[in-house]
This record gives sequence, structure tokens and C-alpha cells, in this order.
Amino acid sequence: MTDAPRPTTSQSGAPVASDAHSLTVGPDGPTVLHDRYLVEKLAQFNRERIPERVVHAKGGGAFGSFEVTADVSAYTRAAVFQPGTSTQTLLRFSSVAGEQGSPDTWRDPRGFALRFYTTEGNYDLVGNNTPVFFLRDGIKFPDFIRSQKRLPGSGLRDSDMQWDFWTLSPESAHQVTWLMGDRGLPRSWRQMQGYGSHTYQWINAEGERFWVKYHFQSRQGVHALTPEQAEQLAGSDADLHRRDLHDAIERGDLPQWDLKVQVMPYEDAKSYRFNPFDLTKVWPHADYPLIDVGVLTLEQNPENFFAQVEQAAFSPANTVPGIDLSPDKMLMARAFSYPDAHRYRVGTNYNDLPVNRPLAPVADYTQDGAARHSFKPASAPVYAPNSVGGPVADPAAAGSGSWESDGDLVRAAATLHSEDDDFGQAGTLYREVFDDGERGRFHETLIGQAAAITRDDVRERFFQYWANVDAGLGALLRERHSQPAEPELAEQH
Ligand code: HDE
Repeated sequence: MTDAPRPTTSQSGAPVASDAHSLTVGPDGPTVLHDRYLVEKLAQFNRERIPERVVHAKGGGAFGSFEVTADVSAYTRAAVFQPGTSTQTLLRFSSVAGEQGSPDTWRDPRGFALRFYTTEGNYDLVGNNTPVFFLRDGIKFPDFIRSQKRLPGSGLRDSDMQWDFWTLSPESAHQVTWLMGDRGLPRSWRQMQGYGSHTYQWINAEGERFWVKYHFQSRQGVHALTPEQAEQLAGSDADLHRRDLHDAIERGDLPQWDLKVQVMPYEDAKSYRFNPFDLTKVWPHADYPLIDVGVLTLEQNPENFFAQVEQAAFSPANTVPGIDLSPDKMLMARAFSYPDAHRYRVGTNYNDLPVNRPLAPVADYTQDGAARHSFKPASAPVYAPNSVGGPVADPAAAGSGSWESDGDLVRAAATLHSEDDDFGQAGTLYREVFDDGERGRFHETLIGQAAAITRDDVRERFFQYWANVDAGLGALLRERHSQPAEPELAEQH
């Protein structure tokens, strides 16, 4: 005998008479304004959406745990990375340029936003599936994103706009080479790498500082779709990656990544052959080998997608003692932008939502603000300093990161290190990391990109851009573009 269903109620908890009929004058008469249940349903429905993320709008995520399996305490005192520590996590994957309803399989970097709910507060490592990025100064980010999205007039995406920006921003070459290769079309979120991308600072218990880069190596391997598969799936299954992750976890096929870090001694940064804080550059592993840290496992799907994924608010500003930022201009800009985006998109008290609330106790002096629902005891002071036992800041407990810096305030490119340039690492990726198969697919992709450009001046810069990456590549693209297109096969009837 099943229990009788609970009565439907309004949002104020009062039982309601019908979800099928509005309140009218007689069965055929007009609807009356005081049908507050009708009004409540329609008004709430109009307010179900919050602004989508301006980038990384389409995504999916899961809860899990991180297990430290090695000993990196020589480099950091962060509780989350101490030997044997296990920490709850949330990981959200995403594509970058597409809107919320866009296909998962469009060519794009993928977000790899990881939150550690540590005993010292939330640590958010908001990375991508790529070790580098298109830019090295955050001031160009809004321009870059607009050039990848839609024309202000027609609302259409546009190759001329995309390549106009990229060919006028040579620092983009490494990431664009990566993007136009197989890694731009991951077969699933489970089968791709994750990276912190930026250089971060670790500080050990003795106060010694190190520079680190994070690598999450997929235990599911790294697999890509072909451009043809990706195009076909964009039409037939727009939510392929979201479904793949959800169903894998449902069947107990729990995806895992091995976290490894590259560690650079603090003093090396000054003389290293590449600017170690330039987000368009990698540190060759031969220079700083990968060191094991632990294993990330995804274990549980969200119970409610909106509450736990759409409202998840990751921020590079969320660091913990023993971990800090670095003088990477992109990272500096991000540290401001994410909390600003969350206050706009989710609300002032976004940190107080269950998915964003740290496990560590919050002892701050903030109060009030829209949708505030947790509060301190009336005896708790709302100001500092105070003489009534309120929390006291502890310089030793803060991030404790730092670095030397001096000079006049200027707007200028960073000082070049001995091997810094815009195309060198892109050329290495093309010639030495791509295998023959990937290089062949890469050529076809770029030939397609060239064909989509309508402006001759942009196309000429396109060929020069790729010639700067590799002379043979530039010549090949120019040659193939000049060949007459294959005659369209007559419609097969
Ligand atoms: Fe983001 N980025 N970003 N980004 N980003 C956002 O935050 C921003 C950059 C990344 O799953 C936004 O809530 C600036 C690099 C991920 O919720 C926004 C700059 C990397 C996600 C924002 C960058 C990322 C975001 C959009 C240049 C990889 C999704 C709405 C300085 C290392 C996180 C939001 C999630 C989301 C700003 C560049 C990764 C607008 C200003 C580089 C994975 O705040």
C-alpha cells in the first residue's frame, strides 16, 4: 500500500486546490486577479533563470574526493596537500565560447574548475584542459571573447572577426595551435587532461617559496573526436559530454586523474629561459619534471543541476595558507573578475549557498545583503577591532605568499626572457608533439578555417601567422588555398 501523496502547497506552504484550473467566474468566466497560486506559478517561472556565465556557460560537474598519495610537504604547508589527506571536491567541466544550449562538441578549450573543500577554507583551482591560454594580459580578455562570439549586428559568429583578433594578437599562437589540433575536440570530459595553467606559489612550513604548475593526468587516457564526428554529434547529441559524465558515474565507472606538479625553485624565476609567469608558455618537462601529489576521483552526480552546478561559484581568489597567486597578469585579473561575476550572476551572498559554503568555519565580519539566511549570534561583534572577543586576523595564517617587485607604474609588455617569443612553443607543439595523423587533421582544419575567411587582408595575415609558427606550414596552407576547390559532386538522386 503506497502512502497517500503529500498535498501540493504554494511556496508559502499552504495546500492548493488545483494545478490544472485557474480560478474563474463560473467555469466559463474570466480569471480573477486574486488567484494568487496562478500568479505565483507564472511569476516564479519568469524568474527561474539567472544570467548564464558570460564564458563557460555550457558545462556539467560532479562531486568527488582528492587523496594525497605522495609527500610534497617540502614545498607546501597547505593542509589539503599533506600526506594521506583526503578532501571533498567539486569539479565542473565546461566549453568556453558557446552559450548554455550550445553543443558540447564544438571545437573549444574546456574548463576544468576544481574546488577543494579543505579544512582551511575553499581552495579553487580554476583551470582548463590546456596548459596555456590565448593571452598574457587580462586587459585583452573582453575583446578576445567578443571576437570569438557573435557579431553585434547580425548576432552570427564570424571567421573574419575571429582571425582578425588572433592574427593581430601573436601571443595567441601557442594556444590556437593547440586548439586547432585534436585537443580542441575531446571525446569526453573524462578523456582529457586538466591544468592549473597559471604558475602559482607554494609556501612550505619554513616559509620557503616555490613556483608550481599543476597537471591532472587522466586515467581514462586522452582521446579526441575527429572533426567529422564532432560536427555530426553537434547536431545529433548536443549534450554528449554532460551525459557521458553523468552516466559513467551512475554506473560506477568513476573517472580519475593523477595530480602532478612541476616545481621551480623561487630564485630560478628571474633567469629562466621563458618568463615563468607568461600564461602563453609551458615549462618544458625536461626543465622541471612532474612530481606526484595525489589522485582526484569523481564519485557523485549533483542532486540538483541548478543549485549545485549552475550556482557553483569558483574563484582563483580562493586560496588557502601555503598556496598563493603569482605575478601572472592574467591570474591577477581573474582574482578580481570571478567574485565580481558571482556577485552579479548569483548574488551578494553567493558564498553562503550550500555548494559554495566552505566546510571550514567562517568567522568574518560581513552581514546582511540580499538573500542572507545564515547569521551570527546577536552577541557577535560586527566590527574590528573590538574588545568583545570577535575573530582576530592572523598574519601568519594568511596565504603568506609574496615576491619582490619594484619600478614605476607603467602599461607595458613584460620583460622578455632569453627564449621568449610568440611562435617558438607553437612551432614545437606542431613539429614535435603532434604526430603525423594529428598534423594531417590540423592541416585540414586550418585549410577549412582559411576558406571561411572572406577578407583578403585577414587571410593574408592568417598565412603569415602560420608561417611564423612554421615556415613549411605557412607555405602548405597558402598553396592548398590557391588550389581550385574540389568540384561539388552532383546531388545524388
Ligand atoms: Fe575565466 N572566467 N577568465 N578563465 N573561467 C569565468 O566566471 C576571466 C581564464 C575559466 O565552471 C567567468 O563565473 C578573466 C583562464 C573557467 O564556473 C569570468 C580572464 C582560464 C571558468 C571569467 C579569464 C579560465 C571561467 C565567467 C582573463 C584557465 C568556468 C563567469 C584574465 C586558466 C568556471 C564566471 C565554472 C569563468 C573571467 C581567463 C578558466 C567572467 C577576466 C586563463 C574554467 O569571471
